[in-house]
Amino acid sequence: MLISEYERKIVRKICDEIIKHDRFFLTTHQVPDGDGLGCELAFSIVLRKLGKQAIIVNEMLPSAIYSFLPGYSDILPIEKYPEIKLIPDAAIIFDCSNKERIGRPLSFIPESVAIINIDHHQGNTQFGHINWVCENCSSVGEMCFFILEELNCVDKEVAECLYVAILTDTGSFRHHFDTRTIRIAERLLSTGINPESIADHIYNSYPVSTLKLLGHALVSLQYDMDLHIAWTVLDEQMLMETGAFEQDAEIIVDMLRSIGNVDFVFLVKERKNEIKFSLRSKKGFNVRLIAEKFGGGGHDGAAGFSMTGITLTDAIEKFLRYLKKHQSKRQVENG
Ligand SMILES: [Mn+2]
Repeated sequence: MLISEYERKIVRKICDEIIKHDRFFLTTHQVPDGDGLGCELAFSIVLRKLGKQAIIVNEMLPSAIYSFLPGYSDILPIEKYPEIKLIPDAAIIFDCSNKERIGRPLSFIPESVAIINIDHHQGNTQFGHINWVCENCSSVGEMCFFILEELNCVDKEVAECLYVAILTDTGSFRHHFDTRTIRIAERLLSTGINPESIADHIYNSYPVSTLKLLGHALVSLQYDMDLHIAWTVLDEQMLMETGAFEQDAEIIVDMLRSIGNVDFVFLVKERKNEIKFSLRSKKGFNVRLIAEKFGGGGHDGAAGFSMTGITLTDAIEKFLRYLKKHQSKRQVENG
């Protein structure tokens, strides 16, 4: 398997650290996706097999589409965490470019704990005691494969979790992957996991509430021919009416990517006093550069930012004004 000298060393270092500790706290960014969740589950299976304790705590529960994954039911709602008397001696943070992205679980990580930061976002703040940031990697799942392989622990259950991480972060092998990603996927498949059934779970198992929310998103769909963008809006009422979860909005913005002849798509979501923008690029367009202008971040292909103290309509107006003003510059930056 293709692995650089640097990667070999950092993988070894992370494995040594894992062997040293006994009680692990595993977490990812606030709205867990297939990548963060797949890595958490893969590690929790492996750590338990190694006779260690592991606990997964996230700001929000992951979408139910992942409920077929091994260990999913062990994930603790954050409210229950204080009841568990596990004082961790190590924390592994997956897929987070900075500590703040973890949300509330961050407050459960004692100062003295060894933090292992495994991520593939640009601009990672290297907040861990050990940091492995691979911007070119398709997913953190791809990185975790090397660690768990080094520990000799990639069995069928672990492979299923890692495959889901890679599958979802590449949009079913449509973006941000290379030949190494495919080779790892091949290794994972060789354990006997079933890619058809996994795809069915992930892409054909949405709750009715998600599709109802998609209905709202499609009714509100806007398109600007000059700016080459499409966007839609989900307000709090729509989320409440449909009973959909906030996590579902991420699924919907990914679906918007299927619109043709646009540079990027975005979804604007209202949550309490915050207006959140999720951007998805098309044709290699870089949305991270735009998100950063508004204090956000992410990947070149998927990024986000939020605004506070502003109404939903004004926030969109402000963003569109910015896009119009910088349209020619945008074309230059993005080639
Ligand atoms: Mn990721």
